[in-house]
Amino acid sequence: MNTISRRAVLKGSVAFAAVAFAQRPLSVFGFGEPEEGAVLVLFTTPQPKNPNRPMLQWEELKSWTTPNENVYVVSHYNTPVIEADKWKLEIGGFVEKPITLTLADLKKRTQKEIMATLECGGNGASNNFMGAVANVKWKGTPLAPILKECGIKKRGIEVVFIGTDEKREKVRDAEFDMRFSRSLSLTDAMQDKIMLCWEMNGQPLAKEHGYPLRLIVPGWYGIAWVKWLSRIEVQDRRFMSKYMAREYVTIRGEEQADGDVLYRETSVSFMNVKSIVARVLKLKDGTLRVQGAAWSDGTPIKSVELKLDDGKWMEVTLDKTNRSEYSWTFWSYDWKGAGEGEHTLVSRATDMDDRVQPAADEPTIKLKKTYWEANQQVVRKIKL
Ligand SMILES: Nc1nc2c(c(=O)[nH]1)N[C@H]1C(S)=C(S)[C@@H](COP(=O)(O)O)O[C@H]1N2
Ligand SMILES: [Mo]
Repeated sequence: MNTISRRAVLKGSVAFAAVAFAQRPLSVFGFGEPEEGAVLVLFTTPQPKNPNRPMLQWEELKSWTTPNENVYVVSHYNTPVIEADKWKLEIGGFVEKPITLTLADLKKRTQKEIMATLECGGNGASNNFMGAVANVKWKGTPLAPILKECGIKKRGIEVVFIGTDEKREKVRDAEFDMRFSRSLSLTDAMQDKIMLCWEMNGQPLAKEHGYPLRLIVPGWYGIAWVKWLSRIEVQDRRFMSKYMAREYVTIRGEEQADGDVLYRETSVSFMNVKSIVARVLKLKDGTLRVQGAAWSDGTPIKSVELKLDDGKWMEVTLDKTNRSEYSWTFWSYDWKGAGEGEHTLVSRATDMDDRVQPAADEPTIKLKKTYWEANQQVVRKIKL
């Protein structure tokens, strides 16, 4: 077993967590029993760490809110550098009164904060890409009142969010300069949770996270949370951009009664139910404390179960202290009497709509032919 000694603290990055335990007698997960004197039991296949790319390092998780420096970045085009006082947001298309808003105009409106988990649609697709998720406090103003003031015309059915970043894209035989854009149906766009945000965790958005303004779509995968917003356009027809209809799409097969497989192609949208064993701590008395997180699309988590080796699924304790509708829920389980040798740990979340996180060998995952929406159970191994 790998434990963290004082000496290791000086050397390793994982040891960082041990310092936090020593200084903070309370559970670093913010609930449950104290973890004083606990040491980290490393996974046999640790999550790789890339110093040039911020990501959530599950074993180092210290707080329910993810600090800004640990929030992953996914930008498909360039990273525009925008001067806020020259920047404007245009709202147009099928509206009675098109308007242009400055950042100051937006800040004069009703301000709201929302805790929400942001996850890339590709998170979990491989062991190298499992930290593209973060729980952040967003500040901004709700979108719906602005759209209402503009007055949606009768024909308006779709709201398109256009970024500032652009790239030359090939569509059929020709190339076009395209700005990153995604849409929501008018019904989705009008939900209270949809916000135009300028702050994350009390700081102005960093340039890589969309400064000065981005869209927040709690419960949906990151692809919908358009950064560097420049224009919002109401359309009278469905919108089909690269990131709506050609790139972030899921092709999933469903076996029919006659044995045929029917493939369906959908756009990556709201999140699937998911959980992960974040880390294992060895407490002073030898108990293994297994900690993790679970999240869904805003549907509350009903239960998380844990399977140790070939055992039965057992319910874990969910953190009830700091729940927000659109944030992950932390959980914990104390394993007593684990013997020497290799052990596997796997968790499975179920939400209040009875959506169950599938195993990797179940048809919903096996017949998923594209990269995105990889919410399969994650098997983690330790050696004692
Ligand atoms: N304008 C713009 N918005 C964007 C993207 C982008 O490339 N351009 N990437 C999207 C994707 S795929 C994700 S996962 C999230 C990531 O947000 P973050 O970089 O702030 O973590 O932003 C989304 N919004
Ligand atoms: Mo993404």
